[in-house]
Amino acid sequence: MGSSPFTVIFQSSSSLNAFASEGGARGRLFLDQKEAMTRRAEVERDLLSPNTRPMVVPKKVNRKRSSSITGRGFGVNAPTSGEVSTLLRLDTLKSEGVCYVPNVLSKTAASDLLECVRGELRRAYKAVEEDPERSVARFNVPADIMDPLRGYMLMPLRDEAAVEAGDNSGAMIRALRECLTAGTVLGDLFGSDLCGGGDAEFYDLTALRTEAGATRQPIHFDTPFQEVPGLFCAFIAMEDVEYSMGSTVFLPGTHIESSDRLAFDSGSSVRDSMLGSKRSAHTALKAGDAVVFDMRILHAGTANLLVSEGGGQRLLFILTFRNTAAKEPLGHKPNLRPDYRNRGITLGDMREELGGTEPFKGKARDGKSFGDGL
Ligand SMILES: O=C(O)CCC(=O)C(=O)O
Repeated sequence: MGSSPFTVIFQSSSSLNAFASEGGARGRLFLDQKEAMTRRAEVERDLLSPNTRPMVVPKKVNRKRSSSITGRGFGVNAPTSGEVSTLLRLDTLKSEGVCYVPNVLSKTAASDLLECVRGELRRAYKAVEEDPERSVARFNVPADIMDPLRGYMLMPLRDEAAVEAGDNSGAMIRALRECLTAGTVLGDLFGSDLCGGGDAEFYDLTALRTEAGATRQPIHFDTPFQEVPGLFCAFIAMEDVEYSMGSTVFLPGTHIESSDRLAFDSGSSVRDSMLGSKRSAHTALKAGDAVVFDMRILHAGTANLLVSEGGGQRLLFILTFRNTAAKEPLGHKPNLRPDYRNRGITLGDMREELGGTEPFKGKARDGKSFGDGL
């Protein structure tokens, strides 16, 4: 990533420290909170570490339960291997709350998307450098409390480089086609009954960024427990991600009201004894692989180590869809550019666009242009 005055201001915790001590009250509060969270996260790391393993691709399908998840059996025809794999993944998502899904993007699409995300990041930094007020629309956070080492960049449906070049199938469109079209690995998960089928609502389109030196997060959930799962998210790797660059650690089975989840929610010493004995799995994603999870599950981002220890910029592409059958508060606002939010754009709408020759160039069902979301 090329540096910009914005990255110079925010390039390290110590510069944020200096910024905070120059009178930014919100910045100081942010730092205090961050320090407390890091201390807690380190306690949790030590509790979890004896029982943490790299996440693996699921191997066994419970056919009876899978049929009930998708609302259909295998029918008279033998299932294709693609169908079996989808059922296995749905089964795993339902029982564990998380599933390693390899090859959701081809290697070429993954590396093109990485270049595209880096380009978008440069443009977003420049925009905020010119006008800090733009930070919320670009990064979902005001400039004065932006974490230099960890954050989200909100992405456009058509990347800016492709728009400028008049290219109707730029890197972002190609990636969305590979991820969302019916019959693709990820498309069949988002399009399943578990997530609300074609009516699943477009909810996050973002890139997660951590830099060398980013500390570990405390264990958390993104959406509180409710019977019907409301949000399903895919973290997609655009290059191989070494553990030293950070990973996501998940506590399988904690998306439902299990004894482990109840222990966590009690918030007392019971929580720590649960963490001390709980089996957890951390991601070790290769380029094009994804981890898909029910956002009720307990999880955390692990530390991105110093460069001298193998740390380095980690960028993940993120897609989330909402099952509109979940009616309770989600506690997680859409991680979307402002003008893409609350428009009821569905997976079905996106598939229709992606099946055409000029995706997202025209108007959505609400009569407004898809546009760049800003
Ligand atoms: O860094 C990660 O892998 C996890 C990020 C995360 O869980 C969050 O930002 O809520």
